[in-house]
Amino acid sequence: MRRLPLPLAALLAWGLAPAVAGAAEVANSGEAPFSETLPFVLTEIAEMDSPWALAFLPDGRALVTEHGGELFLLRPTGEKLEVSGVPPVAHGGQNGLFHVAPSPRFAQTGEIYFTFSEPGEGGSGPALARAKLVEAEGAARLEDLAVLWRQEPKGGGGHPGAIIAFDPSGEHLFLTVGDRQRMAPAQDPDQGLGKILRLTLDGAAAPGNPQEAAGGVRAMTWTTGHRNPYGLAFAPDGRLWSHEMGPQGGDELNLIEAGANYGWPEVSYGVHYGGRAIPKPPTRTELHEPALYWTPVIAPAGLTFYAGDLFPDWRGSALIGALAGSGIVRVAFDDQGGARQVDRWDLETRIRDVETAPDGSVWAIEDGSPGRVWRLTPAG
Ligand SMILES: [Ca+2]
Repeated sequence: MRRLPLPLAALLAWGLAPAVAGAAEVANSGEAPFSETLPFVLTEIAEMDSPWALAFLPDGRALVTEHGGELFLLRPTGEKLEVSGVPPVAHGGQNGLFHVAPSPRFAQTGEIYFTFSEPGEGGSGPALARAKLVEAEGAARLEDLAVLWRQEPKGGGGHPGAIIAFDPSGEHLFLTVGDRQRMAPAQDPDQGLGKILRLTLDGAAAPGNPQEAAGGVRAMTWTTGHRNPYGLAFAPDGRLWSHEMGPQGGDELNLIEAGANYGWPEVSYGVHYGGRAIPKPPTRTELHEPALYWTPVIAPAGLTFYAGDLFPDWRGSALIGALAGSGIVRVAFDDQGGARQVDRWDLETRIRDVETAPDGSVWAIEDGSPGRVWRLTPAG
């Protein structure tokens, strides 16, 4: 695979070019060229109706959500089994059925977690649910459904976030919550918008949170100031990373650290739609800088850290789906917390989610109605 020259901004960020006076440069990866060759081949597993997110069970099957409100078990052979018992979902625009993840205790309990747009008074709001996945006589259903967290009050708007990640201990559930296109509430500590929450597996505020004693939204909050995070995952070294969609420009990859404020809508490397300026992150040093940003945007969706055997060169790096960027991006990391985009593969289609399968292949969701689930395996 050909290694492309890094753009100047990346060289600056990595200290390979003379430093610029003032704050350290953060690398803009948005103008990096596409990689010239694909190191993988794509095999279509299944065609689906607006597939949104996928997560693997230990047996190699994937749970796949469709945005309209259906949940499926999908085998690598393409065989689909619908899972009944998904609650009513408010579907429209960016809202619908979102993310899904097996419990860290799945082997013992059979429980899964998922997020969806819950209809209610005033509109809808993202909600987190847990249920038991029960299979019998060739059918699958959810039982003992419980909604563990819901955004209140409900209302309009997209930007749900709604991505789930479990920490390596399996004791805590992290949940992204977008700003619902309302912006300012992302900085309001008493509103569950524009936050990453850290919860117990039962959906309560987790012990040890930065504002544990404050109660309410504050007690659940891990980080503040997010716009629309569609990616959240732990790296093999235990660090937590998230990416989020910027406005016009300014998509971000962020190292998530307890109590930090990631700045939206106070600062951004992008501008508001139509061009109205937003102060740049270095103007507010108390706000957390992204590790990378993308201008123009790639519209990141889905995040997985690769630790498999089929692509040894990728171990320890992150794969990110790109809706606008039309493919998959690979980001590598250094020991100091630095990140750099090392590959950007143009698949000429919108990628909604990306996950590592137990066999080391990578599955990717092509956005659309119909959309597709693809399997990536090494080329040649
Ligand atoms: Ca930010």
